Amino acid sequence: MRDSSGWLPTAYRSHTIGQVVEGGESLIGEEVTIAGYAETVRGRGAICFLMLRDGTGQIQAFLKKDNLDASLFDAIQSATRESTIRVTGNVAQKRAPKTAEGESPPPPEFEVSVTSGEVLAEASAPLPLGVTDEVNVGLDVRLDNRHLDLRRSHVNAMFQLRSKVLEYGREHLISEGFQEINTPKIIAAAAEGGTNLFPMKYFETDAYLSQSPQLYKQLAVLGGLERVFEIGPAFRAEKHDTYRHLNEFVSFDIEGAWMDDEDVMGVQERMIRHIWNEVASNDLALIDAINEYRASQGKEPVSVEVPSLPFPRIPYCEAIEIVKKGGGEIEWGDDIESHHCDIIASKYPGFHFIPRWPMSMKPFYIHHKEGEEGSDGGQLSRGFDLNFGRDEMTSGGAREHRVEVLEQNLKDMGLDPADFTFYTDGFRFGAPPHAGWGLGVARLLMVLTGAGNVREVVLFPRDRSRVTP
Ligand code: AMO
Repeated sequence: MRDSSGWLPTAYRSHTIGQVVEGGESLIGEEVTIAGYAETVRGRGAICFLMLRDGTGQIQAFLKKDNLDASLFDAIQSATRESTIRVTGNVAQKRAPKTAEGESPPPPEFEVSVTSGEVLAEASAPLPLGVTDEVNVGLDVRLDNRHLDLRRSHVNAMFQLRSKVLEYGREHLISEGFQEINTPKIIAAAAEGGTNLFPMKYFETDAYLSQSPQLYKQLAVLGGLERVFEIGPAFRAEKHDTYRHLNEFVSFDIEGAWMDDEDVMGVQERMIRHIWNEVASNDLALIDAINEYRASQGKEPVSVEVPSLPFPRIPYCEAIEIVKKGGGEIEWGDDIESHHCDIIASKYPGFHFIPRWPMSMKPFYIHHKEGEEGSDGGQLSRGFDLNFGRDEMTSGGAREHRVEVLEQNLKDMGLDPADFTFYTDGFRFGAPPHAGWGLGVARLLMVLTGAGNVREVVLFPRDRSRVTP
């Protein structure tokens, strides 16, 4: 439930339910108008108890047939669950339940004694999924009915946390001098390789949906904006069907001039610590709502342990050795896959960076690592990942800022430099060395909320089989 202490009255209510509940004694006898969803309607005959819930709280409304317009009383008494209702009435203290001798009385509770009201929209019955009573339905049913799923308190809590994570992340970056930018999502050239682009018709020409703000955030920095960040959608035409891949996801990106890979890893770990710190200080009620649900499902609670800095750095070469020693099959030059990450995570269970990947495994814009070679003699890069457990959270790195090297990298990776002149031209007139990263917001939320699937923490996920709702 959200804290609504500062919210102003609107056309439909004088108070939020949260304000009435919090206001308690100070509002006794005062007339309020509240609106919400009908959670339950109880009582037959001449009295009726309506449990009303909005996004900020829940409260009982008490209706007496004698005091009300008969048709209104009947309409509310027969209202289906989740119908929206507005009532006006006076705040009263609920009669305290009897307590046994020696038992301390419970804190006072309040109700609204209704004098008028209106059923705003009747809900169809039966509901496709339970909102307050727990009926186990699959993720697909939940996502098909996300509008109702969101009314469940632990789901609602996850999206409140999502908003908080973005707020605290933004707040931190701004405190380090980053400014927010918005880059185009309709693009002409691939940033992350040409195979997983969604093509689209753009008037008389062809275009694509952006896979990453990569090239544009770099251009912004080359142009002198120094430190930028963007929180925006990225589209990948990947045929994955996993718990952590979507075809549209929100990427939280930064780019900074005069920075290298180590500098931006520092920004990343400070930002994550700030987010965890703030959630631990302000938002534990949201975590409790999630844990209440987890307990009902027999799942371990999640806890917000603020990570200490610096996060461990396990260079790619060392990570390969850890996997080998742990019995995993892997060779230098292979990607580190989830089952390999499990082995690394048994030694480094929290956030950890994997820096210095082989240059051959990184995109054309990544800078090589001077004076160091991999065990096969191949060049190492200034590219890194941030992992938590078996999942990659972030990729990033220092960028190549010399245009001749960039053009060679493009050719080496089978791309045509002619398609990238809009980007490479940005490097021809003096380019500051720079670095950055891109963080998958849903992946970070999985860690914070204990969600086992990114779809849980994405409002309307887009995967191979889902483009609606
Ligand atoms: P990368 O392709 O690794 O790097 O993406 C960055 C982060 O975005 C998340 N992510 C995804 N999340 C959900 N579904 C997907 N299909 C998906 N693909 C990626 C991951 C990943 O770590 N331009 C670089 C970043 C940079 O160097 O600044 C990039 O896009 O959490």
